[in-house]
Amino acid sequence: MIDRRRFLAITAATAAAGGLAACAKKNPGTTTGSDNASKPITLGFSQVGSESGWRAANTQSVKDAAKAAGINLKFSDAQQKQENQISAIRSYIAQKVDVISFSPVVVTGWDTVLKEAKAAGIPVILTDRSVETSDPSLYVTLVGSDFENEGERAAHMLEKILGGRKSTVKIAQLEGTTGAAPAIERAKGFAKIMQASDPNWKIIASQSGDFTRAGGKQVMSAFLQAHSDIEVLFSHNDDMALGAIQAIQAAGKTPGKDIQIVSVDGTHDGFVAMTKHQINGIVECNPLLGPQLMDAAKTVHAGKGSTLPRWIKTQEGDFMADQAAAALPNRKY
Ligand code: GZL
Repeated sequence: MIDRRRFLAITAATAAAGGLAACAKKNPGTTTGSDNASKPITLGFSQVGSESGWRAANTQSVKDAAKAAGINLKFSDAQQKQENQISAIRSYIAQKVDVISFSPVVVTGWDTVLKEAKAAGIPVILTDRSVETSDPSLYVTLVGSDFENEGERAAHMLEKILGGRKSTVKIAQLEGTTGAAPAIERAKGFAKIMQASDPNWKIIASQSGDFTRAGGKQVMSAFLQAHSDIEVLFSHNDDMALGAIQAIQAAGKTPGKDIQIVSVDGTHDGFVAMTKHQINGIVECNPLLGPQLMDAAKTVHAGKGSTLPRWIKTQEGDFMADQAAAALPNRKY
């Protein structure tokens, strides 16, 4: 993560860039902040895909919030392919949308297209996942979760589930999409706590299941064929955990008992699995980012992007299996 000195430098650069962007919006031929308020905003949004229950909830939140906000939404599904997202962003630039937003499928490879958006005077808001860039002015803000913190919370949740056990614990890890911010950072956060506090934990298998149920089932099956001694599964999302449950059962083992499972997201089906004690605990990752995105889009469109924080973090909790039944009726996704 960015240290404080670097963060302050970025913030200053962003504020200056935001000011420039605001000035650019006032150049002749473009509408000023006050004019912007008079017509509906057109927001071009590129979604990662439809790979998981989390993504479906996130998509619905964006669409519902745009409708509620009176924002004209242009939406595209990239089917988890970066080239499709880049094409969609270029299409939004050509259509001269007012604001562009997207959830980057992976962290790298965005500078070129984001520079094209900047040159076109179209501000960009990231949602859900972050990007690596050498130029902080290429996007105004990120609306999303702290994935490294989610990984740390998952490790602390496992400590609670294991109850201070000091003998060796053999762990399998189902990683998210290779190169995606949640995969990189959840693994980092989990490893940080493990290395600091849990020397008896050993990750004996770790591989990407691409955030899908099919991927989770396929990779967990391979893990089980190679390792008869897996005791814990840390899955970077519920969909892979649900696929892994099928593989564990097919191997004649009991999920949640023979292999204890900690997951991330908190989808409906993940909670149902917890009521069956097939998943022992879930670290919530809130997909309902739509309202915050629309508020940010309105602020940016009004030329006030420099007033936004660099990262608009979402609020989320942690749930153990014995809490799932009571919580399920109130879940919003
Ligand atoms: C996290 C999001 C991840 C979810 C997965 O914010 O990017 O992508 O954890 C989803 O379920 O596929």
